[in-house]
Amino acid sequence: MEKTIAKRILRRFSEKLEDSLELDVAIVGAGPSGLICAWDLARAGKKVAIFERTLKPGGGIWGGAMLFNEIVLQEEALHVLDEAGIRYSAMEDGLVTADSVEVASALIYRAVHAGARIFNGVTVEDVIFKEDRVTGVVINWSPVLDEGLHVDPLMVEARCVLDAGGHDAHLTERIAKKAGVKLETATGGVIGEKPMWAVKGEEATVENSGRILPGLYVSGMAANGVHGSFRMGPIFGGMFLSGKKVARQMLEELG
Ligand code: 48F
Repeated sequence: MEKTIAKRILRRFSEKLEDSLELDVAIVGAGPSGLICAWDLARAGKKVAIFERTLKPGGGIWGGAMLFNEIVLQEEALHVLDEAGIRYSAMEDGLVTADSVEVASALIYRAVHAGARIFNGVTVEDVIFKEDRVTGVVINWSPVLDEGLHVDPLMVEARCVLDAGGHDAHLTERIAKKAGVKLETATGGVIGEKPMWAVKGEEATVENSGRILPGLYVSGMAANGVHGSFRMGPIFGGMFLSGKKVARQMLEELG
């Protein structure tokens, strides 16, 4: 019995990973923008996987604000809550609140159920970069990297890569530095996030979401980090709309 349990897990996981070695879209990070983008792409029939550093897809959703596990959303994003079947409070001053655990679990379920795969405990440590284009991601087990073990990674080819890795836009910064390329930003590099200004931050995250290099897109707080825009704290409508916007753009590119 024990041997059979182990065999079944090994076989099924290997099938999943092997089938994900050539993707339409590889997404770095399972925060709100990455999950919503994955959900839309999978619904459109694209082969998509999210690689999430932690064991816990959902990124910054779970903790609400200062561990008060409610998040705020504005009217423009309510259709996403409705589509996902997430409940929310009555509208007051143009804002609703939703239970962060319900939001995180619903978005994870929707993405996976639509056909996106989430590999948790896996960090994207680099990208494949050929002829001035990002053509995939380089992955390793997060504990291997945390322990500083000298273990070579595996590679996943993808027609598009999305950096949805959150605040510091580390991965995009690393790519620009290592590949010695200019990003499609005002300075040609990662500008770095500004302090809190909720309204401006929310507008900017949608505006900034998009292609930053051939083959590479940014969304969510990574987009604001790359373009040097404000943060917004526990209001999430911008993250939702950012994920939807990059999904639309990638669908156009992928055809
Ligand atoms: O930061 P995060 O939640 O992404 P987001 O879509 O949303 C931001 C909001 O949660 C919040 C906010 C309010 O609107 O400002 O902060 O921008 O989630 C990013 C996820 O990416 C993972 C990280 O563990 C987190 O779950 N991640 C980051 N770098 C990597 C990564 C990497 N190199 N490889 C894999 N996962």
